[in-house]
Amino acid sequence: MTLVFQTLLLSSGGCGEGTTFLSRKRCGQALTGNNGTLKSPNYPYNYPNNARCVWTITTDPDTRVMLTFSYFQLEYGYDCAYDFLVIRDGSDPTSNVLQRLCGSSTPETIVSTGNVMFIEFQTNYRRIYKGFQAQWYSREVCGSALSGNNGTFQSPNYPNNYPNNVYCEWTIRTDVGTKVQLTFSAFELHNSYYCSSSIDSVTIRDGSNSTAGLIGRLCGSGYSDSIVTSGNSLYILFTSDNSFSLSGFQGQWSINQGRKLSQTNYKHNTLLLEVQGTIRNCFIIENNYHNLTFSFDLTRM
Ligand SMILES: [Ca+2]
Repeated sequence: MTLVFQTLLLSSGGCGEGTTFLSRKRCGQALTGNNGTLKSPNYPYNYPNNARCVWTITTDPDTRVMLTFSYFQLEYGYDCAYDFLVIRDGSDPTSNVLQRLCGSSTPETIVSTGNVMFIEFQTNYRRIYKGFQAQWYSREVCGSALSGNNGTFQSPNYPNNYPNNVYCEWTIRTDVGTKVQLTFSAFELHNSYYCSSSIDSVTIRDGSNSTAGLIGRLCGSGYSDSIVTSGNSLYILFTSDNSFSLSGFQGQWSINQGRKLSQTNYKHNTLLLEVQGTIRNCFIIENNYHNLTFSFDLTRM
């Protein structure tokens, strides 16, 4: 008799006499479209031992896949070595890992850089939990990289209503040693009690990309206070969900002039300030072997 396993674990390295096999429960599927739901096997009941599920999500070209968890509880292990969920940025098991997840804290929303996401759920031989439930969405890409002394950016279609299902990223970069100041001249998004990046919201980060420190996440309307970065870059993300839109926003950015220190301020490790004042904060912008570049917050005299 010949036994054929679709997926299996070998108890030892070989395949000779005396090798024992463990069949794995197969699950998962190839998903396409604009949105859907992913669940661990048996959810909301406990997942089985020795499971391996693989999903691929493919959305339209020029979109990204966004994955948001509504429930998450797996066995916890160091390096997620026991039961785990791996999210990859592409179509196969060798694509870059976006997240490797286990334990019981609900993950942040995960977004691919392209239109395909590869998801693998694997469990070991003992300890089972309820698993996970997640929603996935297609998000249209928009936004741009901005640099210079000042400028504006706005939600798509502004001042008309923004489209549903967008994912717009702007990065703003000014000269080294300066800061970016941002003010919204208009701000009108669908309000929500939970202001998250899976609904209509603007996320602002203190740096050049999506992993930089969070300054704030805005939903609803009426933001007029200026935001000033600690360095010379600012990251803004605007997302909209699949229902209800308003006029959106217009942002104005500029160099924060009062706090600029130019290269001519440096002389043999002595700082000669163009403006006189009291130092409130000090940030190290660059730390090379020969040069240390600082940025100061000044209260002008
Ligand atoms: Ca387990």
